[in-house]
Amino acid sequence: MPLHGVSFTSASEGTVAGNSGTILRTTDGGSHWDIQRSGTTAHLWDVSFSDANNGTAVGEGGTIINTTDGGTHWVTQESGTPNTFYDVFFTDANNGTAVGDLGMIRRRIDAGGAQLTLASAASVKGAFAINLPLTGPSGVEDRSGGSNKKYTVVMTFNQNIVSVGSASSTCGAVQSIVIDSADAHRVKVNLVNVAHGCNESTIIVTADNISDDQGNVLDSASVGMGLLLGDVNGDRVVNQSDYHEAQMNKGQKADQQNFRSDVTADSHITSSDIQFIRQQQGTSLP
Ligand SMILES: [Ca+2]
Ligand SMILES: [Ca+2]
Repeated sequence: MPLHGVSFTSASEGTVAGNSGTILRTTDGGSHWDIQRSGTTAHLWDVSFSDANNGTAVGEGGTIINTTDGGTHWVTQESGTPNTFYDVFFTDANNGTAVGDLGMIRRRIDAGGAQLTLASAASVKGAFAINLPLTGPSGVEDRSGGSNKKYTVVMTFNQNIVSVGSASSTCGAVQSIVIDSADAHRVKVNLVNVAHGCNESTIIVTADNISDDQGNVLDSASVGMGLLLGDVNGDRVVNQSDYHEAQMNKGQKADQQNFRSDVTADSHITSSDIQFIRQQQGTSLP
């Protein structure tokens, strides 16, 4: 099996890469080599470790794979090019250069694909989710929390989550924080007792100590949920426009288009919703 690249970070620890996704690792200066699972069958032309744990291999068809645990796990990165890379050199865990086809393209590449970040968030009731942007003005939740004043904030991360710590909320109480059994990218923070006093304010929900399946830990992730009951059109004030929009949807079952009009969150848009909105007229979010 032809081998093309080699990288040693000490006299004993080294890695070689070669054809058909082959990666071999030694921890005794080359007396013994263990085959690692690269996750690719592409020919690998070079490998570079910046320390004993962090390494990147590159090769055929724009292949870039990296590891943060000495090669126990290799993860495929999106390079955005079909061109083959022939050389790679990393100066630290996150910064490196790969050189490849088409007149020696130089690319600064980031091995930090394994970095854990919050990608998006939403306030979810049943099948209906209101997006909660992570930057700029907060999203606006206009639906009632019902008798227990419950809300669920779903945080979606870029990687699969394996454990969560605790969660907190600036208004109301956190009942639980759980990984979504249907999709491990998602963490649900269940809130209760989000009382009337929380209305007309942006509630900050924070989850702590989130760990992914790559060994990364995120100390905390936060998102703001603007709570303005009855703000059907989400423009941060409850007025006639909200009332009229709900009036137009009256008699319908809640669906992806009209669900914000169902402010009582009972799946139907009725006179109760319209009455509810009228009672909230004049309220606003800062
Ligand atoms: Ca409005
Ligand atoms: Ca309703």
